[in-house]
Amino acid sequence: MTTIEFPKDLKWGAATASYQIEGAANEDGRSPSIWDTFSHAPGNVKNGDHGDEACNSYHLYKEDVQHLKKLGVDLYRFSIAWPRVIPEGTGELNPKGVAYYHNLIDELIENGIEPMITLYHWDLPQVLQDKGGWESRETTDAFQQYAEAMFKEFGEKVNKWITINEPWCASFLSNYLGIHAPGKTDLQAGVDVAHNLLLAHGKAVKSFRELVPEGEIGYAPNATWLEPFSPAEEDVNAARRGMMWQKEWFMDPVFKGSYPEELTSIFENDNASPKVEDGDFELISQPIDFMGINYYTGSLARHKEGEGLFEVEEVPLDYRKTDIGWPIYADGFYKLLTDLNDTYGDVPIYITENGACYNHEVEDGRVRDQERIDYLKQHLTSIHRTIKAGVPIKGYIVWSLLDNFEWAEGYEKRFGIIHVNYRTFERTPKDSYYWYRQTIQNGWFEL
Ligand code: JJW
Repeated sequence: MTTIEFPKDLKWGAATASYQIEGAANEDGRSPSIWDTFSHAPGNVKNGDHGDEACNSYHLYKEDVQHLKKLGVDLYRFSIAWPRVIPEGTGELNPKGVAYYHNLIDELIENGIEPMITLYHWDLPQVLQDKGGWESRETTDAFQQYAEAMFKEFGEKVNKWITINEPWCASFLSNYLGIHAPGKTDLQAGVDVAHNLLLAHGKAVKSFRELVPEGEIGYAPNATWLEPFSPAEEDVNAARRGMMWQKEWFMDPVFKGSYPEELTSIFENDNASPKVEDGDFELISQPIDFMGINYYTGSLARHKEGEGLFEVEEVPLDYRKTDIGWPIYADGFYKLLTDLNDTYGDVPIYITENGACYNHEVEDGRVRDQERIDYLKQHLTSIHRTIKAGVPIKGYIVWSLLDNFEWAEGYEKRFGIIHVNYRTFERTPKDSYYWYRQTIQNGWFEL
């Protein structure tokens, strides 16, 4: 037996996001988001699923907070639905939407759980999409106004904030690969959205310093790890190009104030380039308090002529996969985090998401998800090693507290440590919930 023991001051948490759990899509003045539109259009989401009811957390949040309390987490990471608090996208606040988040925050604090708020977890008000959405620079001003309103409203109660979740998904996956809302397939649109998301981040950080001077703010980019399939130079370079798309494209601007040139020229070969205006990089590269990292999967990668923009092909070999088909590659977690630390220095890091999709059901009142426990053990072992290597990891936040609406995959794909019955909204903590609770309580686990 090996004991994996964590520093006493490591924060433990669980995460969700508004569109994935709240439901109540048409209640109390919430307006549609791009995900309402996208999921209700045929063919975009598996089984025609949508977030109209989701986990009904809008009504069941007190029960969810009790599950968090029993779990013993320090942090709960959730997101605010912009169309719930500012239904017109800009302007008037919706008092009922704002009240919901006050109630949730108060409930968390009364139960000893620290809130961590994500401002943008993909549910852009549809009214703003109708005016160009994130392709338009005006949306960055709308976001700044929204962020300022939230800082004023909740800044006295909430210390930890995240501007943008997974900007790669919200830009390229959504506007170039067409898989997420709004479902476009235009590289220039992907590049424009990526730039405007970064700019929106920078503008919000600027406002945050004035409005919540004692608080901490960061963002939560996602990255996989691509390990070169062979030491051949062309494979090493291909893996590096693949990584740059998710990693350097979203981190160089924030930590170095520029885009990586190699990728800029690849985009230019496809007639796409970012519309950078004077002062943009000054805004984008303002110091932040932490980097959030969302990590799920990794793979081997090699050079393949003609394969996509970057001529890189993933070679997952026979790595085991989770039920969403993503290879399990816990070593990549260590490699990613140490690489980030080498590249960008000692920026404090929160693991803002890590977790596994397994679709176990309830049997005799129990959910025996040993595979999820194994996944968490492997990834927490990588985190432990990363901490020992001197990387400042401040917290670990599991995705997700609840099974929920997994975007284009719908409800079929379950990431929760708590099972949700989507007919009754009944919650059943899984074996992984009890394992995580014990690990948090002990500060260690046996491998
Ligand atoms: C990539 C699939 C084709 C969420 C992707 C699809 C096909 C080239 C999980 N993180 O639900 C990435 N999630 O809301 C945020 N992260 O491409 C939280 N990334 O590619 C979780 C999906 C994702 C993806 C899904």
